[in-house]
Amino acid sequence: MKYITTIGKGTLFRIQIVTLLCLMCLAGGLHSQTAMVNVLNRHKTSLNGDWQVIIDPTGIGEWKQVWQEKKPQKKTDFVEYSFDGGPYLKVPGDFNSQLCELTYFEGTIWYKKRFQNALQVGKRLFLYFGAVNYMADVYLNGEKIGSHEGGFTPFQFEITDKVKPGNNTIVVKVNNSRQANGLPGTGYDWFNYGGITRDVDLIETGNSYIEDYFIQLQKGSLNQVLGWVQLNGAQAPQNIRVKIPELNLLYKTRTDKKGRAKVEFSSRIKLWSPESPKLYKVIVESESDTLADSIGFRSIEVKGNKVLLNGNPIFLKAVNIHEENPYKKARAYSIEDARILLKAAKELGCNFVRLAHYPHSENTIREAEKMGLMVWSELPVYQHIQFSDSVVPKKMDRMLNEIVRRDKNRCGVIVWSLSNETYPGTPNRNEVLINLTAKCHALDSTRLITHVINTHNYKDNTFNVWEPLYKYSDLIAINEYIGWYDPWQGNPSETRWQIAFPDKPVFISEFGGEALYGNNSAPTDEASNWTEGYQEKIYANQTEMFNTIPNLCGVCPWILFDYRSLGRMNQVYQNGYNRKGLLSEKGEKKKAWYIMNEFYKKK
Ligand code: GCB
Repeated sequence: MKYITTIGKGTLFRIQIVTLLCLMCLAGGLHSQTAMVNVLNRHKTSLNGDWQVIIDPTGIGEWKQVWQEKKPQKKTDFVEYSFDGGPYLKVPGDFNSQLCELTYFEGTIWYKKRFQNALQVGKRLFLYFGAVNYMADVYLNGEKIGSHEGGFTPFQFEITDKVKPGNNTIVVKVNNSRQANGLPGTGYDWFNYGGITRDVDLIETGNSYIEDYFIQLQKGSLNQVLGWVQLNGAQAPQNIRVKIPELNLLYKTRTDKKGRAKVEFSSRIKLWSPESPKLYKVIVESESDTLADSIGFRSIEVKGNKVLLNGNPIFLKAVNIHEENPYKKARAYSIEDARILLKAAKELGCNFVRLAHYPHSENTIREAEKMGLMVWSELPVYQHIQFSDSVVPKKMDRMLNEIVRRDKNRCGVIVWSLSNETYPGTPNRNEVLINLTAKCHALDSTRLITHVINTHNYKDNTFNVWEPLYKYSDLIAINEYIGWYDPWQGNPSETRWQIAFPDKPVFISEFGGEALYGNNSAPTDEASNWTEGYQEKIYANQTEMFNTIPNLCGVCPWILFDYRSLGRMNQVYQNGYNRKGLLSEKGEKKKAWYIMNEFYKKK
């Protein structure tokens, strides 16, 4: 705010007017559209690469209207901004890891990219962003086309009527400042990588195109597909064909007046599983569009106190993963990044990954599916969320919609996790999360839905798990850090459990403790030494305790790799890293890794 006090009343008035106009624009609904699905396989031109940027720590670019790219008109004119002469940043990619002056930056960066347009009559053009963290205001040729909030989900704008033949310019104002009423809020234990962190594409379609489809097994069935296809822009009902060449399957259906067609067929499908992650080429055709995808089919359900994959009980051997490439100290986004993280999970012995605490990139989800890893996908409804701010539930709905839309055809995704460690006393919390659960069921009733809770009581070697929100959760997902944040209250193998919902499967979604790799010389019986031995003991005790948990369906250590988190300020041992990794940020295996690996081998 400093610049406001130094630039005089007239300027202050102009800033207020601009702010008011901006608010009016937002109220007028200049929002992005929810993105079409399966962007990977569409007719598109990538806008990835070098983008020019202006670093704007005070936010003054808003007042200067940077997006207008003004140039001096006469000899006495000058313009106090310019993309020319400034740095370039790579898109996709976070900005913090690209320039050292941006390492800890949380604020505004203006991005600019030119593109050539040669759109033919009868075609439509969309500008697609895989993700921008956190706020994006998007301008095309000096005109605002809309905004998007939320750092981990895709969005798009139709620009058919806005592009010019030839040269066009996109300017994006990216702001990664923490928002009190944001998702997540202001406090979280991971690095706030800002920027245009995922792909940007221009997608070309015909007048009517296949916008979305849902092609998965009906809940509980092993051979019956139940879903739909949704067209956009269809003037009249159209014939739709769904083909799976490998199954010799050709299914014909027809859209209704709203462009929607029901899909319902059965076939002798080879089911997807971690042991055999079979994906089929599925082709969806309308009268004017064709789209291919790789789709797997599996059934996931909770029956009594068990999780069943394809009708058989399964133990979920999981690990928590943040979307960070440890070697690059950067936000992970590419297929190569995904493989680094997922291969490490496979090597540990996992069949399941909890992608914490926000939706990871589509590359990760698709790679996991190919590698036979089941996926837990989570919304950043994390700890201190302002449930009583009326805009917050709307943001949740929107984000849920965006992520379910993007990933609902990925059979690897078996869990939608709607919240992590929110607190029972927070006003409106239960009401909002119960509503969100109902909305998730309405969007997709085929997967498990869960809330992760850490507010149990642990006393006299007894866990009392009482949270009423578990009523709305398919899994009793528990984060517990016994041996680290809470000392053991007795012999781990004699732990007792009182669980308010005794008929549901229990999943330990987090446990662990910190250790600095290679720190082996200090006494291992004191937490404050951050030794591998102390962490190893936590894991040995935890794996013993797991035998005492009724209905245990899986466990998930926190976390695979040490990862950056600025709240971790012990400069001897942490140095800006959460050190609960089973692997160091260089990929070195800590002693606890071997305990977990053995445990998974025996499961
Ligand atoms: C938790 C949180 C996770 C933290 C972790 C920790 O309970 O869910 O986001 O990073 O503990 O290391 O404290």
